[in-house]
Amino acid sequence: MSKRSIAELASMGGSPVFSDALHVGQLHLPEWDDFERAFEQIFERRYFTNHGPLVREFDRKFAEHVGTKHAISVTNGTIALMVACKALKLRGEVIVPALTFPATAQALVWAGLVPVFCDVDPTTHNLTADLVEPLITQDTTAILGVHLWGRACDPDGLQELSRTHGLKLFYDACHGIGCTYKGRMVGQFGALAVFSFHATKALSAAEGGCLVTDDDDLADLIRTARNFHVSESFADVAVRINGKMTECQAAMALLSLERFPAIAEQNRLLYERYRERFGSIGGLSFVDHALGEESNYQYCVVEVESDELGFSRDKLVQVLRAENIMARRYFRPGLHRLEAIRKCYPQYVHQLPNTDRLTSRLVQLPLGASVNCRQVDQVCDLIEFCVQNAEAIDRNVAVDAAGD
Ligand code: T4K
Repeated sequence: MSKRSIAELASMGGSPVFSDALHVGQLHLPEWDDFERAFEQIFERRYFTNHGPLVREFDRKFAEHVGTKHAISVTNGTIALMVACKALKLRGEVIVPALTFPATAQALVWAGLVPVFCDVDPTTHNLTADLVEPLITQDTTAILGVHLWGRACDPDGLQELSRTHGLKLFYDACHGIGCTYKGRMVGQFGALAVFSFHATKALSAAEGGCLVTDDDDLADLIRTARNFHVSESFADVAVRINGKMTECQAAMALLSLERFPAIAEQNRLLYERYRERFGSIGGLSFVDHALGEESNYQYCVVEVESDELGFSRDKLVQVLRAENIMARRYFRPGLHRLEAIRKCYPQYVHQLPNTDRLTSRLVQLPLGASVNCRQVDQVCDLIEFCVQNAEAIDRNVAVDAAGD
């Protein structure tokens, strides 16, 4: 139902445009019959975890998909990052962007490392070699790049920089399934890359993660670190953890991998529709993170220019959520401003202007299994209505949207 007056907005007491919530997360599920068959087989085999046949099959197929020699599955993306730090034998400082999901830096802290927060490029939202270089000290041992929204994080520049300074380079590719840089899968860059198969991702095991690498020795270190079991030791690692993927997760991951081309295509249609519509809405610019490369198109990211729009990003989010459009403000605040981080590392608070600017301007709109093109049009119609009634929105909408 389209709105004819501002009084009809759900935030003003009207009925919401959608009766069910539209989510930002992907939430693509396998067909029920396929799911049932896969789980029946697990029960028949009575083998549930500890490197079972489905995990081994998934590792083989995922390595093929990314184009690396090894893929080693784990419980989730956060554990994958923690295992990466131990397998790479890092110590001291690791340079990391502040514009990312908190898990990226939390994993470093869990591994006993010192995160050094770096600003990001205002256009790509990623680290660049130029931004990283001034932060390198004699305590730096690695750079952890994030392929935010699936867009490659300066692989050429960071590779050269890490080589020059003798640093390890590894990547958080949790957004990067199926994404390429100059035609190569993003998982192929750095010493290793880490993926997430959370339910909100384009490839879902409900929870899940994976490390990929071409380095045989590093693969042995990863396999050792992700398993507490002493009898399965391939290499010398100081600390180990139970990070194994279960057969149930692997069954979901395999079904999702099979459907991945269809999932990416479904996402692409929604992404293109948003892109088309935002071409003509003043005050909002569509962030085309897929430009010229393969992508999973899992995020619709929009940058809000409040002065031009006539009301704030947070008021827009408030209006959308009341209509059951569960827009998000990833990744707000920047990690350097999170309470727990700020207490330990207060020096970054005024040092990351691009991150601060982006965290006050970005919005993610619903995209994934729960959304169709007609609903994208309804979301965009509503935003257009808000733009046409900007002054009234600014005057009447109070912001109380908590979280991100
Ligand atoms: N590095 C990066 C760059 C990451 O983005 C992430 C995770 C990681 C590392 C760590 O990977 P994991 O350890 O998670 O594998 C969500 C996801 O939980 C998280 O995996 C993801 N990034 C992040 C970007 O998004 P939240 O806290 O925003 O999730 P939540 O629960 O608010 O869900 C998002 C929306 O989806 C909500 O509108 C609710 C809806 N939803 C969610 C789930 C789980 C459903 O409708 N059904 C569901 O089952 O973090």
